[in-house]
Amino acid sequence: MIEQTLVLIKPDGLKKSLTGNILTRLSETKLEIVATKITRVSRELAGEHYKHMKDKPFYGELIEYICGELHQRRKVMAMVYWGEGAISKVRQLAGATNPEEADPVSIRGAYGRITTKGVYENVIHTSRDKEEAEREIKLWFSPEEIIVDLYPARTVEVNKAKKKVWAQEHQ
Ligand code: IDP
Ligand code: MG
Repeated sequence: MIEQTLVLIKPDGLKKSLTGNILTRLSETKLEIVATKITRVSRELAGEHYKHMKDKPFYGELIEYICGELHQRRKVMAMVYWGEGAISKVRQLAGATNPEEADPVSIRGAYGRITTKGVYENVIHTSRDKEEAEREIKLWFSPEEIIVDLYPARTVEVNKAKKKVWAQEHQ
């Protein structure tokens, strides 16, 4: 089945300069990247992304982690991978949530760690299933940022919206 999945390179992955390694590993899947950006993670976005984790004892640290507060890297790299069996292919390469239990040759097994505070710093996020993928892709990306039509979208007229443009046009 052709599907799409959200991948985040978390702040520890960026701080450890793992972007290239992770993209190379993910390219083994032959999936297509249909959206990508480096983005700041507000507390609001983090809370929405991890809303199913609210009751966990490590929730506070998890939010600090994804916001980049533990790594002085206040950003993540967000991507949408698209193609046959995308969700399970990417999850397989990512490995188990707990980096100590993850297959040592998986991304999390190779590069993840557990902090002394007990947070699983596991380098990447990947959607678990179709429903989670849809929720997360719609949370992290707008339709215009994705080069294929993944979900129905509508065009709205926005009046008096402000947007930044280059102060001088390119020559
Ligand atoms: P997933 O990232 O493999 O989908 P989730 O259960 O959705 O795993 O958890 C989200 C994130 O919360 C994990 O990637 C990891 O960083 C952190 N986490 C999950 N379970 C634990 C735990 O038991 N201890 C510490 N951190 C955890
Ligand atoms: Mg999850």
